[in-house]
Amino acid sequence: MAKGSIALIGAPVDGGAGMSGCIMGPAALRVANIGGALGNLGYQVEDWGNVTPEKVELNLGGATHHENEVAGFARSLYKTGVDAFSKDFLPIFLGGDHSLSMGTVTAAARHAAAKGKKLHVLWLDAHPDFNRPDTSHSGNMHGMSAAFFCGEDGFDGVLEQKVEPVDPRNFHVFGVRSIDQKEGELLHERGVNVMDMRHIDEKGVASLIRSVLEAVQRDDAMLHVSLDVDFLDPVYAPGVGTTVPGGATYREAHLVMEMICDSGLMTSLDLVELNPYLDERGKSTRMLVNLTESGFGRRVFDRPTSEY
Ligand code: NNH
Ligand code: MN
Ligand code: MN
Ligand code: MN
Repeated sequence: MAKGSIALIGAPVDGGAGMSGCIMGPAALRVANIGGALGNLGYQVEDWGNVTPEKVELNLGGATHHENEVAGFARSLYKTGVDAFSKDFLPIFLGGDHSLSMGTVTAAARHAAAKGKKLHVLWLDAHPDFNRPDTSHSGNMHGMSAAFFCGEDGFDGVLEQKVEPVDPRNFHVFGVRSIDQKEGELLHERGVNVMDMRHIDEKGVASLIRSVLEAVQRDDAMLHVSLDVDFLDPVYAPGVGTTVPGGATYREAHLVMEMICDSGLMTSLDLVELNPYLDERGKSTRMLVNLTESGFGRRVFDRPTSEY
């Protein structure tokens, strides 16, 4: 089977996180040869380089900070993302902090709408990132990206275009173990599919991920996957500013990516929050590259999925 084309799109946005260092994420992923790894799996890989942020003047108020940098990246990622989809590439966005999803998910949603399709988003993260500027304590915009693309208020002027909102019921948050008070209330009100760590412990990765993939399949929808390094337990991935204990294990995370790959449903991917300054001898960078390989077909043993 001929495999498709992948565009690597770097987004060294840094100001959405509370701590600096994600600016080095795209470079680290390239040093770890993410492109070569995908090429070895049979894909045509084009590296589109890093996007250049647009100049923006914006004040979202409250504690929110670095909105110009975040919005500047979001705008250029939106345009580059729409371009990649229209040329039939599967874009992999190399972050950069998680605020970059304000541009990448809205691009995917725009493309889905143009094709008359829905978009589902699978958020692999210790956090749901569902704060609005008025609910965020930190003011860090990496904690707001999902609220933005689900159409919450308070983000006027981030993008020039009107956002095609993701239906919050098609927003699937997996692996969470840190939710702010008001953020949690909002998740309930909007009907977001929150799969917290207890859920995963009780039901297991496979049955929960299967139900997400079945929902995407039923809707004949596009699927954007957003992988935050802090989804993983800090033992496996210390290279992130916001480690939270009790995260996904090496095996759980690989199973998620293998199941996503087998479904054939993923149409775009973010790799975010990698902070090489905090990493230990490239451990977290390699982990992200290995997980990406699992998401695109690397297997321990070649066996039909039905045999598992
Ligand atoms: N919820 C917190 C905030 O809004 C933490 C968000 N931090 C993240 N998200 N790393 O993935 O600041
Ligand atoms: Mn401000
Ligand atoms: Mn995040
Ligand atoms: Mn997180």
